[in-house]
Amino acid sequence: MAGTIRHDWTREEIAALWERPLPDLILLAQQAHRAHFPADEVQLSTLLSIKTGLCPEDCAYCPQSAHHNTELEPERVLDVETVVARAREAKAAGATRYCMGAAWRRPSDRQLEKVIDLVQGVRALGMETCVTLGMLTASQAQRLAEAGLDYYNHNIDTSPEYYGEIITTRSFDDRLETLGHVREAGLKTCCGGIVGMGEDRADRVAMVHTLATLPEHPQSVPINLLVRVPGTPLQDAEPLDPFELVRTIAVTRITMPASAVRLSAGREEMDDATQALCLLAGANSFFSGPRLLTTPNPQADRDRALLDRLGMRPVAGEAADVDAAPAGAAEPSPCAGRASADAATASR
Ligand code: SAM
Ligand code: DTB
Ligand code: SF4
Repeated sequence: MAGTIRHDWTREEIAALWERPLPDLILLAQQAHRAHFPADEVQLSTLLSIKTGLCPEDCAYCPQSAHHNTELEPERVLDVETVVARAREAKAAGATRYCMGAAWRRPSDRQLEKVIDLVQGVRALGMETCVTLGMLTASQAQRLAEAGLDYYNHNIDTSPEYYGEIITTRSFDDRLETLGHVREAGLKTCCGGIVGMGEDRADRVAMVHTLATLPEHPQSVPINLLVRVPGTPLQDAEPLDPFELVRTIAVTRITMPASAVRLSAGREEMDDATQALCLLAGANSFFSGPRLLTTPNPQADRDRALLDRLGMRPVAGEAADVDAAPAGAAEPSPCAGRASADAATASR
């Protein structure tokens, strides 16, 4: 049945979905989407880089790695006043979640306490919070949960088989270990990956399979299209066929029907029709605001115009989190309560 939450997907089943004619795939994705969410709403999150550059990891896609020669000005951890002021602007522009990223392999306990000050400052505005800080110990994840953090972002990026082509300074299993700590601490998980890094379809299948067979589906699944940054080893990666991105979104929606699927990095260079197809294929979240972490993102007026032309609208908090929507935000849709109940079952 459309929208059933399953954790026993096989790679073969996911590969077979991927091969379906696109109209069939879109229909299945729409059915899964509508079983859990109103189909006309998009959740908006805004990103901020709270510590930029000089990262010791060697992720081949990333402009912030100290191993690559990108034109990036490194920055120390931002102070709480700056971060809260930026979050307030994002809230005024319609974002319901504020996501803060740091270019660390893993934070020290002291660094973690600084981040907790930022999280608490942003929470006080009535926004949801998400941070992405690299690997965590079990007690650090616990500490973040106690401090009131909502989501932790930690992407698996690609398949287990292709991982070593992209990153050599940590392993796929390191990623899974931190994801376990995050889950066990009771934090919500934001976990997805990147397409367009020269991987093949089997790698994309394996990536989605890994996500869909985690003990709980990540509540939020970001699908990033590689932003090819000059100076990174992937600067000249072959551009991905946009329909392959659409298929990735559709299969993500079908296999993790109650999760928010975020069309993440890569929208700046994407035409409106491709973005619309991604929304038809089950994406229901965007990053809003003119910057991702270090690279450009579409301006708010372009996003607003796109949603208007499609008859869609920003939602007051992820449908799964309507109870946490800030006071005074737009009315939740009539389906939101149902989506909330279903999403709860996603996290067995
Ligand atoms: N250092 C932490 C980590 O790696 O988990 C947090 C920050 S890191 C920049 C967060 C995520 O951004 C990465 O996992 C990756 O999926 C995504 N990302 C980084 N550079 C990207 C790029 N050029 N294109 C698309 N996604 C990118
Ligand atoms: C995610 O999956 N994508 C975001 C967020 N989670 C942290 C980051 C995208 C970064 C794109 C490159 C940059 O702006 O530096
Ligand atoms: Fe560092 Fe994260 Fe960039 Fe990798 S993706 S180089 S860990 S900031």
